[in-house]
Amino acid sequence: MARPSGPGPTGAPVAAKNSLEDLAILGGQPAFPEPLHVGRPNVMNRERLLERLNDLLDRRWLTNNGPYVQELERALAARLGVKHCVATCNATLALELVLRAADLNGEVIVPSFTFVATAHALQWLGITPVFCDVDLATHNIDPDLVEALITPRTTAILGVHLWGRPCDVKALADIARRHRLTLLFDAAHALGCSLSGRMVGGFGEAEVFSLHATKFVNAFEGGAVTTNDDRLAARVRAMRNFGFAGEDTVVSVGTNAKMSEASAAMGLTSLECMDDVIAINRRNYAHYRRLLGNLVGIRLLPYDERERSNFQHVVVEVDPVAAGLDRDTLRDVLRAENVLARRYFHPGVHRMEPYRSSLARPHLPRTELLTDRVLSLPTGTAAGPWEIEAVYSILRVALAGASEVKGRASRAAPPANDGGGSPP
Ligand code: T4K
Repeated sequence: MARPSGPGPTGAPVAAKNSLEDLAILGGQPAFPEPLHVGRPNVMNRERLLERLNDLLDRRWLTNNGPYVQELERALAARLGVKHCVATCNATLALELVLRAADLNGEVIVPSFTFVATAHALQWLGITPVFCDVDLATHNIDPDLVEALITPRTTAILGVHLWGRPCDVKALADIARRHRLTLLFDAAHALGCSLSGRMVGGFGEAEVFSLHATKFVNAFEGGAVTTNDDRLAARVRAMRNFGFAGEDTVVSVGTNAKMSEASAAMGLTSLECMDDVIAINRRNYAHYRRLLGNLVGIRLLPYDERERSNFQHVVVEVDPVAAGLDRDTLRDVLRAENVLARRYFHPGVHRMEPYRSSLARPHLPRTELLTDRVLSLPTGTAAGPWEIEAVYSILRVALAGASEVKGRASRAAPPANDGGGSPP
């Protein structure tokens, strides 16, 4: 019988698993009555948010570089120790703006082990993404492999600080300098993270953050470009607003990538609670680390204790030989329990359209290994010790009975779907 272990943050009962018969995939009751998501938005200070929403309605200033957007930009720039911050409606458009403002074309070197938006931003502008393999330990673009991909058409390197763990900025900056390439970073995951004590935000020519609902600091939808380059900042700022640099002066091509005041109100409120959410993420991460350390074949990705991290991603690698079960079977086991663990970023951008059909298949053995092994587990304010212990108990029981699970799960497996979440 499943042992009831207690209520989670939502107050719903959570049942820990003790034996194979308890597993839902083998006929037991799901551990969670409601889905436990990865990426559940953190909604912290509702009163403050509603106050701000009331203010903006009273003010009747709803968008177009309003006071909350400007306040958010100042707050972010101050936190990150960077000269300029330009808030946008999402990070994908922020990437497109900065690529355009930096006059990039031709080819840009980028990892394939990332969210598809990183490559789509390039492709949308007619720039060819050239996929580079990653370092198996850091999951970030491997600088040792970058130089071999440089051609006369290469104009930039776009690194991604995956899971909030910063790239090897020094090595990439060295390559960029020697080959006169622009260096940019997709820092969608890395708000509040540091490298050698310096906050992510000021590396390369510019960095891009996401404030999407699923990020630990969110603006419903939102993004931000940060840079110390005055000219680049001015260009991004104009391009965000149709190229306007005055009431009726248009200085460049532009788009509409403005952040609304409602989003900025959420962003500011969320940013004020950032340290509290990091503390929760850190506690959850430590709890997972204590428990998962007992499981053979499961490696929890570490964060550098000397640096600042937001701990918003709890990522494990499943070694199918050592664990006795592969990642997809474990994901199916968890899903049957209503734990919606995600296999970010399967199958790798180079194996998605349009890249799969339009590019010669790149040699990315490490990316392909990782996209078969990585699983993201729930954390944030939606998960607490009860939930984490229940998730651990599911994994522990499944791994202990691996051969039994393998045989029976293959007959009962639900269809795979990692294309995006469906609303409740
Ligand atoms: N670069 C990188 C490296 C990125 O990771 C991202 C985005 C970007 C660039 C682009 O940033 P934005 O343009 O989005 O600002 C999610 C997010 O939509 C995406 O922002 C994020 N990365 C990516 C890693 O994850 P999906 O396809 O996983 O979304 P979805 O709808 O499945 O949501 C994830 C989970 O969260 C689900 O289990 C449901 C739950 N959820 C989601 C939303 C939106 C909620 O409980 N409530 C909600 O409101 O992409």
